[in-house]
Amino acid sequence: MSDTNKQPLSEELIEKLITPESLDWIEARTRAFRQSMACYRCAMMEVETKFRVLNEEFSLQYDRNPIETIKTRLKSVTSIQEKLRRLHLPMDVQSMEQNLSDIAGIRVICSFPEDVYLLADALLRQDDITLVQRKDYIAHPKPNGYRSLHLIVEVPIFLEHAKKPMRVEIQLRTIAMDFWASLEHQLKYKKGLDDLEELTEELRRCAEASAALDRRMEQIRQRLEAYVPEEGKRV
Ligand code: 0O2
Repeated sequence: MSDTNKQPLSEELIEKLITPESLDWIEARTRAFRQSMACYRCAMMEVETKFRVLNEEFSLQYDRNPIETIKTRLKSVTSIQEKLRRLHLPMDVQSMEQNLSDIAGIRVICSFPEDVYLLADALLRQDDITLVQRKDYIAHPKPNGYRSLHLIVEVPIFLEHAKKPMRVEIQLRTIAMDFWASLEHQLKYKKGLDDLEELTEELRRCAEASAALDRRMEQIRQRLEAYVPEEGKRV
């Protein structure tokens, strides 16, 4: 669309354009998209529930909750359009479902790195979950220091007359990794900073320090868990 078309429409023109027929047309054109987004929302809820169930089970088994927080998000229409445009892909629902894997996103935040893998493995063992892609940025951090375990999974959702496999992007990370990623995310919007290079390097060093802290805290937890008090010392 050219810039000249971006001028605001007059009240008079809007009244002429908004007719029952035009509203029906818009409704019909956007129905497939809204249906697809509803499916993504259901798939996201299903995966979120699976993690909540695992959290409950682990809390009974190990007497602690591996999950600190779960955050979910559906990609906005604008972000979907931007991504399809950036990738030179057709701007329709079929193209969106075939080519984008991060429309439904779940972030699972754990206290310890061990829990990240414990939860990921437990989820992937479930027989209705299909692994599409796994990227381990904890074992292989990005050059900037970013750490997380990324999974793209397919989960079926059951509709009235059909079963539809939907893709969900899962990011599993520790509290420290999440704290770091939130701060680093802010850098994306500060491209004009004079000391950008220095800050980037400082962030990379922080990522190393925080990964080392994660490991030390995990070792302390393992030692605490391994400790069995002698008979007389039990409280
Ligand atoms: P949002 O708003 O969080 O969704 P993709 O562009 O996703 O198709 P890519 O780069 O191969 O392809 O995906 P990858 O590496 O799995 O990373 C996707 C998401 O991980 C990002 O989504 C971020 O959420 C997060 N992420 C990856 N790298 C970094 C990083 O260096 N810093 C931070 N803070 N987050 C990162 P989006 O789409 O960027 O945004």
